[in-house]
Amino acid sequence: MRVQVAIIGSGPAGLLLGQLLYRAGIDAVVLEQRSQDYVLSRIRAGVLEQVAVDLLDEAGVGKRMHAEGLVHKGIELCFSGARHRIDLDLLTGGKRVTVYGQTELTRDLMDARAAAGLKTVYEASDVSVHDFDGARPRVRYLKDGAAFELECDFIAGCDGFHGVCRASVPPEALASYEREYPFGWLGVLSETPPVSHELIYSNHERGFALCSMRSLTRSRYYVQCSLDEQVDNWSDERFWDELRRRLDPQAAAELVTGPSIEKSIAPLRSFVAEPMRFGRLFLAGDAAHIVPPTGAKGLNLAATDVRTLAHALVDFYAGSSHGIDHYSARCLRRIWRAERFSWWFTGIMHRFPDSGEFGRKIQEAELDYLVHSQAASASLAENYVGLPFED
Ligand code: RFL
Ligand code: PHB
Repeated sequence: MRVQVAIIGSGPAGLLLGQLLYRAGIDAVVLEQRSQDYVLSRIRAGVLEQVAVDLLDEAGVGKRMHAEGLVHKGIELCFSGARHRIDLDLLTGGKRVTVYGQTELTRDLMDARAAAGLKTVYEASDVSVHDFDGARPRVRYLKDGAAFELECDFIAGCDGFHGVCRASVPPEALASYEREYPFGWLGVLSETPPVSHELIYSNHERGFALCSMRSLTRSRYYVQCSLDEQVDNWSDERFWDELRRRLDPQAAAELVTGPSIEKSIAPLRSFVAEPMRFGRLFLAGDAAHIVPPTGAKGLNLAATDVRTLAHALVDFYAGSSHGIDHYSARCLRRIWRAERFSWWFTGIMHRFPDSGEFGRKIQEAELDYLVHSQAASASLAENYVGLPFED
């Protein structure tokens, strides 16, 4: 079979790219190693920057997000037992973020793909990518025990951090930069009203905590935990007790608890692979970079990568290779800024086992400065809502 673009991975990056290409008249097939239900069961991101919201509109899938998403004009930082509001709207001249779950966004993209009759192969195993250094790349895979081959013009590696695409690039052609953090996040989803109408990021001596949400009746909470922690050791009661202890007295008193719907642990990592293009193979989203979730940037970066890639491919089919030639450099500039922000925000909000008393005092001073200086608050706000997109 022949197709213009073979997309590996049906996460937000792959599905959004497929939708943008479809609207531009470019045909693409999506190959996904997991089942559709499995992809939809992964609970991940929750915060969309305006640039991601605009992109979903451009892709024609924004209707439910606008109806059900929650527009937030601020976030709260909690430390030393008190909460401080960062007015995103005021500090950025009217910019906001939209709280809308990655699961919902993925479902909207899957529905749009199905409605347009576009091909997605779920449970494709042994996916392998070939000849992307030449003009005729190929992708091989197995489905229900039968072998298939796709011939294509381009391969889009949207297959996440553990995918096959980045791993297929000769190691000498790739530079990677990485930082692992000495803790993870234990997350709980529950059918309970959020403790506050805005997100609360809390730095507490017992560790970081985050109060987020998916809707007015569904909450998402996280607590910093050690890397060797096991989910099974965390009963719902233990989780709620720990979360309560890391919040200010008012939030602790108002927290509504209930049975968890999902509970999982994610390690925190910063990672960038450069470049993001090898001949006719392009990496996008988590396949090329990872940020710790503190800054809520992962999904947003995946969205801006595929925006750049979709526009570059449209330009290519219109006769210009300028976009594909500059894809990597364009993306990496935005990525490194988001890496910096996510690393910095992680650093000031978490407890590090080896920072010592001096480190702790510096962290306190930084948080104090952050919420009392207009310049420092504005810097946090402009990064949180997303830096302007430069084409
Ligand atoms: P994904 O979502 O990992 O999708 C990759 C897909 O590729 C498939 N795949 C393969 N398919 C075929 N063959 C192979 N060999 C394959 N190998 C893998 C996988 O099954 C999968 O379906 O990557 P993508 O599309 O780049 O999207 C990235 C985002 O998912 C990720 O950046 C965010 O979830 C990160 N993130 C957050 N981002 C935000 O912007 N805002 C947030 O609030 C936010 N919160 C979070 C997060 C990530 C978290 N975790 C669990 C890491 C909170 C958490 C806890
Ligand atoms: C989430 O709702 O899952 C979420 C929100 C903000 C973050 C990270 C995760 O910074």
